Amino acid sequence: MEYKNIIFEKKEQIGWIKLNRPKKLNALNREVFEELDLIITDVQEDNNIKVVVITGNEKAFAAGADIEHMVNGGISEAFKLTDISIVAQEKLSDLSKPTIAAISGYALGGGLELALCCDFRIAAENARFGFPEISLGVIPGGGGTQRLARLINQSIATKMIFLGEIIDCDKALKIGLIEKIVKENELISEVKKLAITLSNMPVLAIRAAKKAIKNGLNVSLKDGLIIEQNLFCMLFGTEDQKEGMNAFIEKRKAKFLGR
Ligand code: CO8
Repeated sequence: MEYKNIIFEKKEQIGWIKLNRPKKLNALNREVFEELDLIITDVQEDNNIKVVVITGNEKAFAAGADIEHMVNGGISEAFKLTDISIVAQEKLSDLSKPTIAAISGYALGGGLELALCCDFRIAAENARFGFPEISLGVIPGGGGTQRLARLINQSIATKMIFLGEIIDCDKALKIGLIEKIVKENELISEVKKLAITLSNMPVLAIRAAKKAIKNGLNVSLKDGLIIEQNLFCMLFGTEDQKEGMNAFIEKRKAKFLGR
């Protein structure tokens, strides 16, 4: 299927989602989120896709929500935009497969919020991150205040949001916002390496680990431990568990089938 604002390709068990509004630094509007929602639904159901990568172009991952689209809107338009962005981003965040944001250039506002929905953020040396919403008279509205403060130190997140601070990749790495910095021309190949490694992992165990981590963050430690225990024990009903443990005992490499 062809999309207007996104290029979507499936290659070697990886789903590549490339934001494609280059003239506007990939600014995000309702249409982008509607397309993203369709793509993520497709990816979730496609057993041939093991890992998802979201990326932009050299200059921008995405420079935020489309300000032109928002400038004259009222409360009801703001609710419509945030409603669809929340639906698509929650779907991305809950995807049962690993997700990687491959970031070059600007990841600002809604763009950074999108990256925060991924499991990993790998950035090129020219990447810049921030929530400039405060300088527009608003606050992050696509999960930024919630996801950033959960991922990194709360007072650093608060400072970034209060001051609309734009940070470079070294600072982003230092505060734990990204996992790795790579050379600009090596971004896609480095991300592909990680995606291939992830795609060779036992998919059911990956799905269980993701569920345990994500759901566990929203509950008490006690309830989180129960979530983890249930998922751990459920994996003993899979062929992959037998294969993984037998392969260890037989001193050979495991061949996981995702069953
Ligand atoms: N919206 C609309 N157009 C944009 C945006 C944007 N967010 N960012 C850049 N553009 C456009 C510019 O207007 C320009 O268009 P034109 O060529 O027609 O004048 C083109 O992209 C290129 O941009 P610049 O010429 O400004 O490029 P520079 O390299 O000089 O500057 C910057 C790059 C610093 C990134 C600058 O463009 C900028 O500050 N952009 C706005 C960043 C911003 O404020 N982002 C936050 C937006 S608000 C938000 O994200 C709220 C999220 C709410 C949740 C809703 C769901 C996501």
